[in-house]
Amino acid sequence: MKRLIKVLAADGVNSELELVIKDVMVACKDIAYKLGQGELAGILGATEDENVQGETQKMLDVISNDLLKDILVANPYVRGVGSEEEDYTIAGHADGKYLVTFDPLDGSSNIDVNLSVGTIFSILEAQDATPGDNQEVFLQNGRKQVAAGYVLYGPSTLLVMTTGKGVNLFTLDTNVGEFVLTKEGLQIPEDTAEFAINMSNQRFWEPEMKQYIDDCLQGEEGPLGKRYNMRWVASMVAEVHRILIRGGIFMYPYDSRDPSKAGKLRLMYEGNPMSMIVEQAGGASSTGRMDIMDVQPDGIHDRVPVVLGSKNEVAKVVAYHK
Ligand code: P6P
Repeated sequence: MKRLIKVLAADGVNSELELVIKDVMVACKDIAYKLGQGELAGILGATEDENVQGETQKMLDVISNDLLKDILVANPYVRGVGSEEEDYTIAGHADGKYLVTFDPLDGSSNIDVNLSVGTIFSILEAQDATPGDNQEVFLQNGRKQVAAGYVLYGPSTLLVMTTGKGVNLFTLDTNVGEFVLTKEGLQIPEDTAEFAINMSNQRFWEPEMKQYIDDCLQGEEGPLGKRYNMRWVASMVAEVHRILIRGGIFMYPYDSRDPSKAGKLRLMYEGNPMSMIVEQAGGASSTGRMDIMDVQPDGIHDRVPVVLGSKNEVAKVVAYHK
């Protein structure tokens, strides 16, 4: 079986970017180990602190963030990093070319109940000499990403990533500590009858989203003419992985709980990387009104409404928003 480094080389990834990706993997392998230890290492549970998002930080949020931050800011090819868990972007090397944004442990509310969580990462190229502790250098739309991926810490530890030439799936072989290629060229089925959304927010959605979900729930007799199933794991990485494997549509739409926020999910380290992966696998990813990867960010923690997955189903949701 092909190891990750061989696949990256075959895809024409240059040695500098390869080393940046390799460092992300070193950190993720350590995160996987620590997650596996859980209570044995006494690292479950929450800290006393809140992150910039206003969310209480789990111990493993902080541990995962520090593992990724420390190894990447020391990488000579990294200009800077941006993290869900860091208020500001952090400088790496002034002459580094790459910018890495990440959600170090997405879905961390699932940790204490032993459900799947993941690391999401996105890699951009600095377009000028701006230092990495100035967020301006990160504020590029999702189409500028040179690589994107996630590591899903589940029954097995999986890496799904793209460098713009399709989406590959790797499985961590714990005997040798390497990610090995286990599925090449993932393709999302164009149609689906399975939606993922947090239904408890229904009264806060815009009318268009309410109408779409109402129509789904009417099943065969409704305007969409088919019976839908529903899933909600409360871990975006797990939802996206399910969609990559068997199709589906995942939505975290705008809701009026906090009208000042465009949505719950963050553009730079959730929306954009997942959108690159989904589009590279033949799916679609929209705010409901425009492609997520066309959104111009104003800040490293910008939020965005998310509708992604099987392209024909995403097209339906976009049509409801016309
Ligand atoms: P809710 C996890 O906190 C996350 O950012 C995504 O991984 C997940 O899809 C969503 O939030 C879950 O949100 O409102 O269901 O807890």
